[in-house]
Parts: sequence; structure tokens; C-alpha cells
Amino acid sequence: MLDKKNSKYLSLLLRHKPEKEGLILDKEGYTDVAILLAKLNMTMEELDFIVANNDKKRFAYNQDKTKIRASQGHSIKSITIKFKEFIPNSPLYHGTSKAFKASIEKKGLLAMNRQFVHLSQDIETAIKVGLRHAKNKNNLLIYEINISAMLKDKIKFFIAENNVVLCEIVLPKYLKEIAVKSRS
Ligand code: HQG
Repeated sequence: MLDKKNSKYLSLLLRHKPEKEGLILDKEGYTDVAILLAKLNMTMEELDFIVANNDKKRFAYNQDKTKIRASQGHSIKSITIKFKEFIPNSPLYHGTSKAFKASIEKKGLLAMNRQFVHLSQDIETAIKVGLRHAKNKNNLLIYEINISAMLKDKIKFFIAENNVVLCEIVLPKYLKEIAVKSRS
């Protein structure tokens, strides 16, 4: 029942392909809970369970729980969530695959299919994100982001409800590859 598969499908609907179930997302990314439950043949309790237990707190209700959205990670360009501005006071990291190294060091970190570049607040999270692309630790590439230089250059950071830090682009000059010992 309410396993990883359900939350993955919910991510797909609320971030990338609402049309798969004929859902409509508003500009802030919200869709109607009652309609979603009907389309997925799901109860409110089941949806509550997914929202509460999702490992990265990917989903959030509005105040009266009539609407739900993905907190971040959208590829749909028309969705413009007003993220809170964030002023980092400790380093940020980005994990990726060595396969992308040449391109990243030429063009910088780009949002690619998403709306923002996603940055992690700790190395362990960056390793996890990076391993999704690198598949094994030999291909893992971790960058530390020079936040003080970026802040000095007046570049803005934002934070999603689930603490993922977002940025429009990270130019190569702010990236420093770091060696990490992956525990996995
Ligand atoms: C790479 C997960 C070539 C970038 C995580 C990354 C995250 C470039 C890939 C969230 C590039 C995009 C996002 C360039 C960037 N040339 N490759 N110039 N610039 N890239 O999945 O950051 O589980 O869109 O390094 O927790 O891996 O979905 O981004 O490898 O927060 O909730 O292009 O996904 O959250 O991949 O992951 P993605 P990401 P969820």
C-alpha cells in the first residue's frame, strides 16, 4: 500500500506530470486534495501517512489541508513558488557524477530540467544525491560551494520547506571539488 512507490508517483504528479491523472496545479504548485484522493482512489488517512512519513518531507499541505503540493523539485516552468530567501552561514555542497565534471566546470552548476540548482547543507546528503547519478563512489564528485564569495557578489539563495537550498546557477569560480570518503 503506502510504500515508496506511492510517494514516487505522487512526486511525479506534483512535480512533473500532473496531466497523467488529469490534475491541475496552481501557480504555487498546489492541487486540490479532494480531487487527488478521488483520482488515486486513496483515503485522507493514506495521504496523511505519505506526507508525514516521506523521508525528505517532499509534500506539504496548505493551512486547512484542502490543497497539497511538492515543496520543491518541480520541472513545470509555470509553477513559481515563492521560496524564502536564505542566507547560508555554513558551507553548502553539491553531489554529482564525475561524468558531468567537464561540463560543470565550464558552464557552472545549472538547474538542468528543474527550476533551480539544489544544494545540500551537509556532505552526507550531497553524497546521497550524488550517488543517484554516479552510481558508485568512484564516480562520485562533491563540490563545496564558496558561499561567502557568492554572498559578496549578491547572489541569492532560497530555502524550500524541506530545507533544500536552491540557487539559480553556481558559476565555476564558486566551486571547489572536495575529496570525500563515502561511508556507503
Ligand atoms: C548536473 C533530490 C552537466 C547536476 C535531491 C545533477 C535533490 C550538470 C544533474 C534534488 C550541469 C541534475 C535534485 C552542467 C548541473 N553540465 N551536468 N553544467 N549542471 N548538472 O536530479 O541536484 O529525491 O535535476 O550536478 O535530494 O541531482 O527528488 O538534480 O547531477 O534535492 O526529492 O545535472 O533531487 O530530491 O540532476 O537533485 P537533478 P540533483 P528528490
